Amino acid sequence: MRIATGALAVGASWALGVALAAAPGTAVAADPARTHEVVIQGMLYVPETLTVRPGDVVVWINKDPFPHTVTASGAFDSGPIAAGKSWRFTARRAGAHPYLCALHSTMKGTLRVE
Ligand SMILES: [Cu+2]
Repeated sequence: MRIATGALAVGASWALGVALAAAPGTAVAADPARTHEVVIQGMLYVPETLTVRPGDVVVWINKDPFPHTVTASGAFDSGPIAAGKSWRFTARRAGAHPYLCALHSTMKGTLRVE
């Protein structure tokens, strides 16, 4: 029984080692920069919280019939996005960036870069 358990442990750590060694190459191949969409509709950002990787592009699309902004103090600011227009931003700085609409203070969202 001890021998079997020991063999299992060796097998498990070997598998873990293989998985860790393979991870960096796999991440590069399977994870190129992506483009994400946040729809602004009905005075809401959908999704409200979005998680992306550094280098990813986020596009906010305003589907309301009036302007909104995407404003994260010190991090990014779209300025007014007219009805039917969009604004794109390439995420660079890691962290959680809460943002709001400078025109409608009830509208809040968070962009997480990690
Ligand atoms: Cu707004």
